[in-house]
Amino acid sequence: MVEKVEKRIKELRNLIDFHNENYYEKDAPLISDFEYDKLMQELIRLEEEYPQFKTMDSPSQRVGGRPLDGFPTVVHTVPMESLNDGFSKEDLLNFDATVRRLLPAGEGQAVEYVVELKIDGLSVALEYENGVFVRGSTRGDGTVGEDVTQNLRTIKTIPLRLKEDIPYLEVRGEVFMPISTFIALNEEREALEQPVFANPRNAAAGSVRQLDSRITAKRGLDIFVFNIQQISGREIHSHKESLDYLKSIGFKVSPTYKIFDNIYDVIGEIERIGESRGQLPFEIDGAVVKINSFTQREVLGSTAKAPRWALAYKYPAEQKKTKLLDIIVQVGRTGVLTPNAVLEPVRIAGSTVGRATLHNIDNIVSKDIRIGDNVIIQKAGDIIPEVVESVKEDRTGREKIFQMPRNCPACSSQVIREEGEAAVRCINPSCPAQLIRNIIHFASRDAMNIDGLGSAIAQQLASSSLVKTGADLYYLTYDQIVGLERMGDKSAKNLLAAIESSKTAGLDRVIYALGIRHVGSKTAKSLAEHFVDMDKLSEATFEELSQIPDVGGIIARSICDFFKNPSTVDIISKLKFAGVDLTYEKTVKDERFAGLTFVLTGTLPTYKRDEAAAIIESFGGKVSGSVSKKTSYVLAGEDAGSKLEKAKTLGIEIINEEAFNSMIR
Ligand code: 3BD
Repeated sequence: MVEKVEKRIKELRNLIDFHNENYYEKDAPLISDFEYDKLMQELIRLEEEYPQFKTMDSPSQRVGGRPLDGFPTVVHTVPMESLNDGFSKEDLLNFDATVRRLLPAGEGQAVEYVVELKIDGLSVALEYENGVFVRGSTRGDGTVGEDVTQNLRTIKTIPLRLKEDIPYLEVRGEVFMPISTFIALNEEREALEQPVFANPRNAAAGSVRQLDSRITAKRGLDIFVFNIQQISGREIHSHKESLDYLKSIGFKVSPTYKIFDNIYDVIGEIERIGESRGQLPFEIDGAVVKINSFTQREVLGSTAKAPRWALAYKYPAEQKKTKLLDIIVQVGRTGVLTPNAVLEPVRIAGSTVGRATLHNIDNIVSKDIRIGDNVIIQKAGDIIPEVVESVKEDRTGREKIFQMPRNCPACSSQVIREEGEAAVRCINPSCPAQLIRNIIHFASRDAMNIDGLGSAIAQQLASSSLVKTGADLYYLTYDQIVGLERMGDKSAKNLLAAIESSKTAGLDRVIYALGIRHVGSKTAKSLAEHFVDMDKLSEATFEELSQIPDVGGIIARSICDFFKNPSTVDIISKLKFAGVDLTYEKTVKDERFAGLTFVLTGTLPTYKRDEAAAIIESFGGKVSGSVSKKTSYVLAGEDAGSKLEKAKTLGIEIINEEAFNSMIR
């Protein structure tokens, strides 16, 4: 049972990594955001239920931000906590019940809630010494963020000097871009042919993380502060008191916050906010409910993740009605034909939407969506908009029923639909729509890593029919490629050299480069480690494949199908004949850190955080975000904060980079 869970967790991580690659690096998602979300939710749930399988490198860990390289890091001595989410009235009632259960009976049961808007921006910390703004930082992962002081100084609503010379104050707030500013910025960017921002939050985040603060200054950012992180020289007893105080010394605080003494009125307020959210000059992604009294907050405390005394209520995805003008069909890298809605553009959840996904033909048929229909579209945050339903009452009778094309829109060859699958696919291995992407993928950094083979060259190679599969790259001659557009003598020679040297990339990269459905670079590596040579892999049975730790049924089936395809056989023999290394050199694993857990804190003289973590993990060790009795070593650099203190109190061995270097030598 537990082994099954572990296996499913590994499979989910591989699937999510695979889909991330397609979405972010190739810009060619193979599944809908809904399906992606389902995978991620399942992974998060399993990792929560079985924390023994949690790892630092799980894709679930990416949900929070990470510090960039460009800014110095800041350790948040008071952690920038996260918020628990609620999505329904029931979640709010449960929150109230838990709060009342945990607070002492009797007088303690008088609970006051503050309800405020949840601004959709990015969370920052601002520090003041003797009333002077000295440092501003992003949240990062909550413990380590980036120092963006210069950029935050440019925000006019951040006071550089407070109206009171309080010895020390750290506040937390949300930086955001007003909607009108966001629209103007995007219009300007469009005119300059620069890429537009998807929503005000991305625009705000992009502006705060500018390395050139002169750019930040022009972006019209604003801020609301909502929490006192640390204060000395004054006692504050409640949230309302802190907001009033912050306001009095010059901050903009969360507007329209209100106090209630029961959860039903809280629910009423949240509903009111939900109804009027469209009228606000900035975007919100919910409302936050917080216990007012600091004494009660202390009793309730925090879990590892978030305080028990607050809840972020998230409104359901925003919906709008618009007209479905047309349905166009696109072919993805793996040949799946996806129907996309062409819409009369509407503004929804902070961006203008002219396209939405219809997922697949079953969805269109079962919802009876016709071209010319008025449709309800839905968008939540960053998620790709989707068509939810058609409005049957609005029909005029002139709407047209859509049919999936019988032929691929890119190559005209007949499409197929597999048993039990919603997807319609083009299986022509030399379909140009897939070919360009196949070549780009084949040559990409994590695959064969062929320098100089980007999308422009891939397109030319595909359209000149010099290359029909990745394997054909190894048969290109100087004369063939020197004639391509923008390909001089030197770049032709460089490209050939890059192709030549990719021959020794190794089996794991070749497997990944083949573009087998569901096989990302991690799975490719497991396969290479297990089979050691391509022939063994190509002969592997479904059962044999399923034995591999990270391979579940879906992946095993996909690999079997792939190697059954006659064109695969052809590709592999071409690769072999060209001299591409189809074997894997097993490195004897050095597991000297097996069973040890490291915590990193502060800035190390030479390693970046990620680098140190990668070294530890490569030796079989684990990296954790917080110090506990189970921590083996704390690797501390300059400006180490609370983690170092905690390690000292727990008596955990603290090492510096020098000591670490001698351990890894
Ligand atoms: C807002 C936590 C607490 C102080 C923890 C209760 C999660 C983003 O308007 N209060 C607000 C807003 C955000 C907040 C708190 N009050 N935490 C709050 C917040 N009015 N947006 N957030 N945050 C801020 C976060 N950010 C990035 C990644 C993960 N979590």
